Amino acid sequence: MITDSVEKQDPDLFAALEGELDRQRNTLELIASENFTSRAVLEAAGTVLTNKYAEGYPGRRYYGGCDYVDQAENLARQRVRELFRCEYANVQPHSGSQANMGVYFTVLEPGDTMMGLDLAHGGHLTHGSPVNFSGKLYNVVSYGVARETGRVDFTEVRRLASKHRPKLIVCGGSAYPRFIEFEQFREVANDVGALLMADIAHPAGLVATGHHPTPWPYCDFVTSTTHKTLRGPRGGLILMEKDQENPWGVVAPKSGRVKRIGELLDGTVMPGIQGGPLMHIIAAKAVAFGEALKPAFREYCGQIVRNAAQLAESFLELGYQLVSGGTDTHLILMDLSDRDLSGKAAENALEEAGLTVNKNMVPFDQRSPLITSGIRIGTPAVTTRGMGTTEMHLIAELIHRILHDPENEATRQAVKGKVMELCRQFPLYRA
Ligand code: DSN
Repeated sequence: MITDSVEKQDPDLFAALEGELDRQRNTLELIASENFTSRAVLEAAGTVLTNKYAEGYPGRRYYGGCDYVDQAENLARQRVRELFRCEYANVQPHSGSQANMGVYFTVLEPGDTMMGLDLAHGGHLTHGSPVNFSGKLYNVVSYGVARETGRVDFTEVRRLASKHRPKLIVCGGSAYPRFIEFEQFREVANDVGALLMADIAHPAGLVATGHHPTPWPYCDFVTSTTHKTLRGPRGGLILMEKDQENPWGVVAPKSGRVKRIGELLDGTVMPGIQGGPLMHIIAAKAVAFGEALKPAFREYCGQIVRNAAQLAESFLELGYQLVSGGTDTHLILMDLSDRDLSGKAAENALEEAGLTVNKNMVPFDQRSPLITSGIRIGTPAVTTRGMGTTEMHLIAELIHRILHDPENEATRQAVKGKVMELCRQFPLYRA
């Protein structure tokens, strides 16, 4: 058996790992969907639990030797249920996409109609994009935001829902800077007899700590990732406030008992779409959920929101257009369509100066998804480093200096120097 460290055994790969650590330490991470986990989460993710096959669920696995992984999964489930104050949790989805697939495969048949927020208006690939399984399998009716407000256009949502009678409505998205309007979506869903699923992957940490409205009792299903504002390992989960007998008459084959919806979801995730769960990641989820239950995490999430509000205010003062005019959450969508600068060019210029953001479509974008007219900026990762509103004001100015003159080498070097100063002042993963 090879017992050497990665460093000794595999210098080529080690160089990539060291390079990435160095990049994370010495740049400002402003991608809204990224964060830095604690050392404890990293440690759990790098444990021997990666060796274990555990198809099934705690207490009913298809493999022997599952006592300890059962402990880990039970801890993850108990903690996430406490965190989100709900009755049902499945922590096995490998990603947010698979969590969404888990719900869709449980409640929809191929060809059924579903509604979701258009990707170009802030939705997610899995909310019905034609290039994604969701868009290929289902009859997708996309809704958007209103041009004047940048917020979900509920007149349009209502009109589309009553015309197309979707079986499922999905709310939430990847680049929607405002609170998800759970209650308004519920009203529409009730009017047309649809189920309602919220994808809270982005604001999950804010939801858990009361910095974003709760999806309960409005949503039938909630899905999330665990690695954004929730600051856990990369992964997904599915929640329901209450579990109950399924209304579709699905019965257990032997007993004839009507199955609970949670049993159906569990069966969809495994064996429906996944095999062996990633037990090391489930253990790391348990650690992250434990951290999120502590008062310090509530304070952290409050600071994420204050930081995003400050960034938005500074950008507005500097004359930038923000989709919806600001933010309620951890993310800002800057609209550059009034400038001679694409999202792609902005992303590249900022990266050269040590500021990492991602190009993003803005609603009614005239440019292609690979070029775009916007950039998405988020505060979870810089807030994890300990930065506050003073630093956000400075970061807005640094971004402005680059966007104002993206080709200027002297400006780029000057900004890079300031970025390095900030990184030194707020160190990450200290040796
Ligand atoms: N959820 C996307 C993001 O927000 O970056 C990735 O799928």
